[in-house]
Amino acid sequence: MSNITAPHGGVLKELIVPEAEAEQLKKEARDFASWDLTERQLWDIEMLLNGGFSPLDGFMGKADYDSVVKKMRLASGTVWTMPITLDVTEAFAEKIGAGKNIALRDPEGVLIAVIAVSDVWRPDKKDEALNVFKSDDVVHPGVNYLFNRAHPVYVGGKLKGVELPSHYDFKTLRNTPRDLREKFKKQGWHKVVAFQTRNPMHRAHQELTFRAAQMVESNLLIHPVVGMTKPGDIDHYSRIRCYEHLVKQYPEQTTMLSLLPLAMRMGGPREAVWHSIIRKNYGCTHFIVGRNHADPGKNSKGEEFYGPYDAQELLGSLQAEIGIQMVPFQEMVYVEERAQYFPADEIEKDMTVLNISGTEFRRRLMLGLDIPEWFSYSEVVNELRRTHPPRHKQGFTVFFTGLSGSGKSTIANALMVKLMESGGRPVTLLDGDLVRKNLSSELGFSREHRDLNIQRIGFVAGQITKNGGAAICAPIAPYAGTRKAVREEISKSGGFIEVHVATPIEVCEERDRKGLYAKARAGIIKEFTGISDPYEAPENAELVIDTRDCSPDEASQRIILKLEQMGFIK
Ligand code: PPS
Repeated sequence: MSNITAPHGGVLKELIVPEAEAEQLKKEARDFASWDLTERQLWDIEMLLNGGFSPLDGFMGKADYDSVVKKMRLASGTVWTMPITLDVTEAFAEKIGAGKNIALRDPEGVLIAVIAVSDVWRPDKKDEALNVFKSDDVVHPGVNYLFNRAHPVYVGGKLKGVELPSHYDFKTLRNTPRDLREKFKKQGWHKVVAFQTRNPMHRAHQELTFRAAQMVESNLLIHPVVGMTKPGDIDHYSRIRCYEHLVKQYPEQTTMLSLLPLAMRMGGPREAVWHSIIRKNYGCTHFIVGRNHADPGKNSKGEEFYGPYDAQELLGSLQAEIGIQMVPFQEMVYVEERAQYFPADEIEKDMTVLNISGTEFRRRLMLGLDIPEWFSYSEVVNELRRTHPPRHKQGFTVFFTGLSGSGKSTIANALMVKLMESGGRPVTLLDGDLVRKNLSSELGFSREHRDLNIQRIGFVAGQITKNGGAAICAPIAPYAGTRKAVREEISKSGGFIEVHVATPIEVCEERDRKGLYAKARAGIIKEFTGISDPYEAPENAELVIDTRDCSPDEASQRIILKLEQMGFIK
C-alpha cells in the first residue's frame, strides 16, 4: 500500500497490496467466506482500491457511516458526503462477524480484495434516504437503489486490494488517479479543471467547458462517468465514441479525455461535493458545477428534488476545506444573429436564442429528423444515430396476453405472416404452446413457474428486439408485475407493444377448442387460468382486441396500423 502526495495537496490512498502479499492473500482467501460483489459494489471497490475515494481505506464502518449520513463528514471530521457501504444478505451476514476476513470476488470468481470486518449492522434505510437524498420517494434513483436493490445488512472494514476489476473496453482512456496525476505532471499541466458528465456532449457543453478553462486559465479534463448512471441514460460505449469526436475540436494540448469508473447516486448537492473530492484525488484543481448537478429529475408529485443551484451553494461552502475550486457555470445558449454561444445571463433583449431541449433532441433522434450543426457536431450526431437508429430501423416486440382460447395464437400467426410479407425485419413467433414444448418444457402452472416462463420469453424477445428483429409473443402471461418487468427490459432496446386479447371468459369457455375448460371445471386440470387461477387484466395495453367482433385479419391489421403510428413501420 502506498501513500503519495498529490501535486495539489491531497494524499492518495491506494489500497492494492504488493504482489507477494496479493499472492499470499489469494491462497488464504480460499478459507474465507466469499462474497460476490454486486454491480455497484464493483464500481465502488474500484474507486476505493485505485485511490479515487481517498481518504477512505475500505467500506465504511458504522461510526463513519453515521457521521456521513448526519453530518456529511467522516468520524475524523473530514468532509465526505456519500455513504460507501458494503451491503450483504441476511443469510450471508449470519456467516460473518467483526474480526473475520471476507474474500470479495467479481462475478467470475476473481479475488478483488479482502475485507477485514470491523462492523456488521442493519441500517435504518429510511433515515439514510431522508438525510442523504432529502427524500424517501423511490422515483429518486438513489432512494430506489437503497430501498429495492441494496441488501439489508452493511459490513464495514479495511480493504486489502488484490487487483482492480478488469475492463476490456477503451483501455487507453482508463486512468487511475495516480496515472492522471503523472500525466498532468509530465505535460506540465499545473491547473486542471474537470468536467463531469453522464450524457453525450454537444456544442453547448464544449463552449461551456472551454470558457470555464479559459476563465481560470487552466487545462481541461473531460471526465465522464462510465459506471452506473441514471437509468435510461445513453450507454457508455456510444457516449465515449462521441466524446472521442468532440475532444478533437478543442485547441491542441489543452484538453484530455479520461473515464471515471464511478457508480453515481444522483444525489444532487451531496453528490457534487463527493464528485469534487474525487476530482481532487485525480489531481484536478478546479471542478465545473452547472445547474442541476447530478440531478435525479422530478419526484412522484412532479416537483424537483433539489433547487437548480443547491449543488453550487453546498460546494461553495465546502470548497476551501476540500481544497478544490468550484467553477460555477451558467447554461450556454446559441444566439442566431451572432452564430455563437453565450452564457444565458449575457443574453440581451434583441437576441434570438435557439435551443433544442434534451427531450426534443431525443425525439429528433428517434424519428431520424434533422439535428442542426450549431447544436451538435455531425460526427457526434452520426455516432448517436448509429446506436440509436430511428424507430423504423429498431426491433420491436408485440406481446399478446389473454386467456386460453381468447384468440392470441390465431392473431399472432396472422400478424407474423403480414410482417413477413412486408419484409424488412426477421420475424420470430414465441407462441405459448410452442414455448412450453421447447424453452419451458419442464415448467408447470404455479405462479412461480408461470413467472419463470414469461421471464424466459421476455429474455428471448429482448435479444431479438435488441438485434433489430420483430418478436411476437403469445403466452397467457396472467401477472401484471411480470409483464411490467418484461416491458421495462425490452423497452430499453426497442419497441414494446402490449396487446390484450380481451375475449371474455364465457366466450373462451364456450369455444373450448382444446377441451381444457371442461377438464378445468371437472377439476382434472388444476390451476387453470380464469377458472381456478387468477388473470390480472392489463390497464395500459397499447391495444385491446375482443375477438367476438374482430376477425384475425382485422385484428392483425389493427396491430400493423398501431406499429405504423408509433413509427416502427414506415
Ligand atoms: S403462462 O401462464 O403464460 O405461463 O401460460 P402459457 O405458457 O401461455 O401456457 C398456456 C397454455 O398451456 C395450456 N394449459 C394451461 N393454461 C392455463 N392454465 C393451466 N393450468 C394450463 N394447463 C395447460 C393451454 O393450452 C394454454 O394455451 P393457450 O394457447 O393459451 O390456450
